[in-house]
Amino acid sequence: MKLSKVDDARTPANLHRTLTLEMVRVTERAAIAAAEWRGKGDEMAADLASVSAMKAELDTVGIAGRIVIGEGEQFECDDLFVGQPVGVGEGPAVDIAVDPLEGVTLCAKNQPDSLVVLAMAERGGLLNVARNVYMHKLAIGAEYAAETVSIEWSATENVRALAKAKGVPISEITAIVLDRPRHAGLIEELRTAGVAVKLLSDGDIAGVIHAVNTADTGVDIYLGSGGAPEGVLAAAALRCIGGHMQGKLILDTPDKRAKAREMGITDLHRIYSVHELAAGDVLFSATGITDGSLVEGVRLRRGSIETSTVVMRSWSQTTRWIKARHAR
Ligand code: VTB
Ligand code: MG
Ligand code: MG
Repeated sequence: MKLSKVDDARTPANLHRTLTLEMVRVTERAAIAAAEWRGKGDEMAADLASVSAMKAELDTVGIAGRIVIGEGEQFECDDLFVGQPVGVGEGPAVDIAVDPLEGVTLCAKNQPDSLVVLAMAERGGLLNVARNVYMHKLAIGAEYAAETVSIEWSATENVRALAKAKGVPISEITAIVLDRPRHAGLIEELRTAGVAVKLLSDGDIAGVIHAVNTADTGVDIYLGSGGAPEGVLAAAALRCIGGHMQGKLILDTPDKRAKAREMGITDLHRIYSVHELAAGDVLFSATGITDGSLVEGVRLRRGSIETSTVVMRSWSQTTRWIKARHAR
């Protein structure tokens, strides 16, 4: 363990470490609000509850924050829209990406793995992408060279290269893929190559994190497409825990291309690395709503509420699991 890292006289952190706990409070409060809607079949109500709790808590934090990835455009939603200022308005200028209810369907059905997710970066650190844009994603652990795989190769070429680098037969490779009709061909190709496919019904932020935590999860690679906002949020986590990811925006309509240009993207075919999706100092916090593979869900007890959060900081490469008890 490189303990010296925290003590040495390198560049001071641009995001103060006390912000870590502040972000935990934000995702905790949103998860508690969403938990009331677990299993009620009302995705919209669950999402709104999380959004307004998140906004209220963010506004108590001493930052001049700005939402860069949120619920939608200003005219589409009341809160956490792109460009909305958050925080008390004084303090460090930071950009914030949120998914107040990652896996909203899972929450509405009271199934595992719904989360509240937030990433904070220095101003300009997070790639700005619209809520309705998808991204091709590929992720592997830090134990490999980044060039071991490529988003431009076929799935077969990637798993072959990964198996070779790992020194195992392809039959010992596990890929994680979102279970969607659009991935039918990909899943078939992987199975034909002999790969074990772990299907995700939702929630590919956790999926990407699992793919880089191979020792704990047995998952070797993430492949396929999912939300672009979720791609940026996953990259923020990878900045803190290590691992490689490549992302390519799917700008398949004139509207999406025009919007992307407006949001500052000049090369529409660019392949982004982890550092290009989330640059500079980054914090990442996720609190469980329902029980999940990353964190436990909210526990409503007689006199108290318990939450489980994983919070990470890129500067120190720290990951903390924070279990909190709140008075009801
Ligand atoms: C993706 C994925 C998310 O929803 O956005 C998915 O990145 C939606 O996929 O993690 P489809 O539109 O194809 O159904 C999640 O699974 C949950 O927000
Ligand atoms: Mg959402
Ligand atoms: Mg989501």
